[in-house]
Amino acid sequence: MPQNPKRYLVTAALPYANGPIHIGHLAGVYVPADIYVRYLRLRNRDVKFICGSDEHGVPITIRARKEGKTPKEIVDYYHSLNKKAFEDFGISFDIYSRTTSKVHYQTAQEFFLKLYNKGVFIEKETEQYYDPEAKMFLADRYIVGTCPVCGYDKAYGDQCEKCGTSLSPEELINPVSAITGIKPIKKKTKHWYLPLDKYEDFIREWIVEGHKHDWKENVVGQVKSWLDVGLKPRAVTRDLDWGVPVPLPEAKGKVLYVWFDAPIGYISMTKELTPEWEKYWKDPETKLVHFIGKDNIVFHCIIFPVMLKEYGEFILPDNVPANEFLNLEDNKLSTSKNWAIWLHEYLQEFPGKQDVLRYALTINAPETKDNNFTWKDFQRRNNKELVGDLGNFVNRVLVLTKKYFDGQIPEKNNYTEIEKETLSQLNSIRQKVEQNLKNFHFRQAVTEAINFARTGNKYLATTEPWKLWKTDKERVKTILYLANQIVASLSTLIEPFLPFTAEKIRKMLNLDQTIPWDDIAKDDLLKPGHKLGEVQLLFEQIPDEIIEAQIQKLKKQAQQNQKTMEQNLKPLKPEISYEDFDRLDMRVATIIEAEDIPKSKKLLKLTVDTGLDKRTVLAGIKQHFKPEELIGKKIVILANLKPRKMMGYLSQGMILMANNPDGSLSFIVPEQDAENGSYIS
Ligand code: B3M
Ligand code: ZN
Repeated sequence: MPQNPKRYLVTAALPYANGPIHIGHLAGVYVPADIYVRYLRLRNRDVKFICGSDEHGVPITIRARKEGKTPKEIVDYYHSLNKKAFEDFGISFDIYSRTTSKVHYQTAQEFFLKLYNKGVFIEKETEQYYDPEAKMFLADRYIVGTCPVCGYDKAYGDQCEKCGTSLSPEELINPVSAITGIKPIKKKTKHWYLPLDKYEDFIREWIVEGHKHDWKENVVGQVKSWLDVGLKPRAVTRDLDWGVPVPLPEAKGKVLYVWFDAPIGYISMTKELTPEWEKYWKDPETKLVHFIGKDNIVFHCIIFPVMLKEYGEFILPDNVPANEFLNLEDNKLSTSKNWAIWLHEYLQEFPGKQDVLRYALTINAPETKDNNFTWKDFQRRNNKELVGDLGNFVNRVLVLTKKYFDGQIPEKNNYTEIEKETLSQLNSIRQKVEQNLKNFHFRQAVTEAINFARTGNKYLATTEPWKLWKTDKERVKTILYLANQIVASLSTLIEPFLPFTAEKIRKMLNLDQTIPWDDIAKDDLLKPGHKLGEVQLLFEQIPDEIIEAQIQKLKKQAQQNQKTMEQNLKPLKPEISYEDFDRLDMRVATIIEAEDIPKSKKLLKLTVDTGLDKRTVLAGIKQHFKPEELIGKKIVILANLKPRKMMGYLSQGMILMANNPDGSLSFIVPEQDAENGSYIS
């Protein structure tokens, strides 16, 4: 790739629309990507920044099932929530679309067909894991078991989150269904496979050999270790009812694997953005960069590139600067354990302080290893670096200019050694910022940007204009002239990292245009006589109480979580006699019909075969199960409960269920050999 490519296409991993965005997502993917893109824009590069919701795949359907909602309801909700959170934090996508768009369906299907017609896929009918109770094949996250590589016992059917290995369900040791917890059986089904093993040489040459010096070590290292183990053909279709339908007549009820369709989302979203999308994807003079977290490396460095290469025409990524993970107060961020700082909540509690979080996350970015976010560090960085170094410098300069020169930039006189020295230092800092940005070293880049302000502070502290004002006004003019130029430079230099602050500085300087990047560290950006705007504080001290409150809130969140888990286990009921128990007539039965009662929010109408009779039972399980998945299910029923009229039907009995602490329900299922009518004792 030439030093200056004609254009850039920057993508940020498409977040699953199954939950809100937290600081880990921002730190690992979206803030670094945004910094990079803002920098390119400031350099007048032609760049498009693509992102959107990943709306398919098992994470979505699992969430929907848990909440008793449809997948569509889930993705609609989280798509708008996340879109807004990104906007609020100044993540400046050119488009934030979704993989349920029409364009995406067409693009993904066309992509599949092209590879299909080229004979790229292997078509195979195999036995796959099937959950006879849930009546579905168990792909991806619907199946869990022990990772054959690292031994982690909660690995998913598509990937082990501990060691990152990409897996297929057959490789799991002791697999169980994530839906019912039962041991799955095997059932025949047909799928299409991408024979990754054929591309080992291509990947090795391209990444392990070709990019060993310019890609991050962790990325090349991961790719290399997968190649060393050997790649296997990977199914790109699934037996699911949520996804992009496989565009073949013989593939009814099958959809594309989410990791087949999602990266194509980058292409379809570019299409939605611009009619010129092809030059961003097909001209070799485009530099394509994927920002992702480390768990997505295999998909962006192996599977998607193989797809692109086989399709032909497309360029391959020029870099994939994947980050490691961010921890929170020394513990793994976790949505399910509520151990996280959610963006929308942060904004409620720290309104207007988006840049403080952007800063704390950038300076702690998990670039080369997992890193930690703590509230104490957040406070220190705000109080010392943002208030103390950056804010203080800008404020001092502007306030002094107001005081001595009525808010106008003074004329300068001759520079002395210190001015020359300061300017040369600023120049070299600017180069360091550039160098680090180009190489995706954002922590170092932002550190240097703050050093720019520190250099300004040092200049003021050494020259002490406030001491000279009485005796040498001409000298003070020169000092504040230069100090204002440094502030002007800062308004552009910090823009990629702290866009809201940059805007505030421009306003205070009364600039109607952004200072061009190439002018940073020049000393003629503001002309003598130029009038400044209103001065306001850029940052404010965050006191201990506020930080303490956040730490307490997190602790509470964790405790609350623990408690609900425990509290939801109901205390033991008072003792009963055997006679009491014996009055209950519980029988093995089979559900033979199940239908919705449209008027009711909770109830399904079931017909059960109790061995003695066939009867109607109404069950409050609508939010947890679909009628069609119940038919044929063996259950236990309390058969001598007094019949009750509900919603116009007579309910004769009650189905026994386990009420789980998380609010979900599970059936009490007799073994397959228990017969209808058998009584429970
Ligand atoms: N939806 C993000 C994740 O693994 C995944 C990225 C898709 S990028 C094409 O959480
Ligand atoms: Zn593993």
